[in-house]
Amino acid sequence: MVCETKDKLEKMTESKTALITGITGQDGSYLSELLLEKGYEVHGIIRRTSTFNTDRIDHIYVDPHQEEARLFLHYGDLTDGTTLRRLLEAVKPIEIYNLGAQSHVRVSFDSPEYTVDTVAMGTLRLLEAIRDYQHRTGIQVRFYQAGSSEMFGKVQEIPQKETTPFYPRSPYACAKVYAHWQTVNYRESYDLFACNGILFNHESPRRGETFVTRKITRAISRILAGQQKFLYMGNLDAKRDWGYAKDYIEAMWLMLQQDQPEDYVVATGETHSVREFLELAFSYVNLNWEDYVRFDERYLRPAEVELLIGDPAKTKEKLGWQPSVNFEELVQLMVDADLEALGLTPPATKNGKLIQDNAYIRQNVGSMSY
Ligand code: NDP
Ligand code: GDR
Repeated sequence: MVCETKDKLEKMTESKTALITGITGQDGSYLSELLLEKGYEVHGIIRRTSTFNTDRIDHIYVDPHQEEARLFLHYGDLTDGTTLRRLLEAVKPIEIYNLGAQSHVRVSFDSPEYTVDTVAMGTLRLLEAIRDYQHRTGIQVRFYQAGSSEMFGKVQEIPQKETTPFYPRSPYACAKVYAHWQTVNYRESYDLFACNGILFNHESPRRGETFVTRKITRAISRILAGQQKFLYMGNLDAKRDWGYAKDYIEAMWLMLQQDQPEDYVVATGETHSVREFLELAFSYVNLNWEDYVRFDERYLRPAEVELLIGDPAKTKEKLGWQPSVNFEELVQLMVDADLEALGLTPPATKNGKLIQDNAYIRQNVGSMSY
């Protein structure tokens, strides 16, 4: 990025307020860190749960009674439009990042109504609240919608880009397509600065434990610690374009700093199968994956997305964005982090390449794992 643009962006971020739905998730936690680093006041919507759900952001939380506090949490839910409206009035955000979702594809087949209520209707509720708020106050709000490569679903074109037709294959993906088009519709109808990021799979040590990458890296550490014997998996032939979450968060922010609101594909441009992920992750700790992995049909989906590979050309050109971590590095940094969390020595410590990710890594989660 040229210096002039950088100066301009830095000026624009002075005393900005952002509101994030899904702040307790993988992406919400990295995005909060990024925005705080840039001087934003950050407000996040959290759900009331019977156990704490703020593990991923505890390290950046400061008691709001302290003068230096710039991260504030509010109870709310995407299924509750009244609260969303009230929060907009109270927080007065300039940027809103809609990351909240029931984001597990397999679970969306079990709970389709809830998934659609949160992902599709939740986005509509937020857009309606923004539309009224903007109309009433005259304050221009910038809106980011967390779109997904799952919207491409059944292969229509390779690689997939902004113009590739959608063919969603799950209740989750159908809901994301709805949210995508409502975001376009509000941009065109009400002059809302609204962007869809169409993000391909992105992972990290903070990834939820039931997504395939983290399920694998966490299992490896537990196998080495003698806490688990086998790893039960579904379809190993599925191919995904996997990147590093921290890189992808940067693209979200950049989208909202442009002169015009547009939609962008964020991906690495490489694809790998689940089997390749297994091979690489197990061999990194000198294990043979075939000795540990077993098949369980309950991890199959009624309809599968076989192949995803994104074309990030527009994002690279217009946003100056580049992924900084390749597939092998991603696998290794996730294995390293899970080993460290169990008190085992990660291979990267020996070769001096350990990437520190100050995530709180939960190990004692239940066995209900997709
Ligand atoms: P996570 O599943 O880690 O986080 C989801 C977040 O949404 C959590 O904070 C969760 O809260 C919150 N949430 C769930 N239901 C509701 C609700 N009804 N109302 C308000 N908040 C809710 O997802 P990621 O961080 O991985 O992804 C962020 C967004 O990006 C999601 O919308 C996801 O669908 C989308 N996406 C993700 C990709 C990826 O590879 N990670 C790729 C493309 C899109 P709680 O902690 O209480 O459960
Ligand atoms: P995905 O991610 O469905 O792509 O959605 P996930 O990691 O769940 O699955 C990737 C692929 O791995 C196959 N698979 C398994 N998946 C899980 N979870 N558990 C298993 O045991 C298993 N065995 C094989 C799956 O069938 C699939 O093909 C993620 C989510 O973050 C979405 O919210 C996001 O929109 C997309 O990425 C882009």
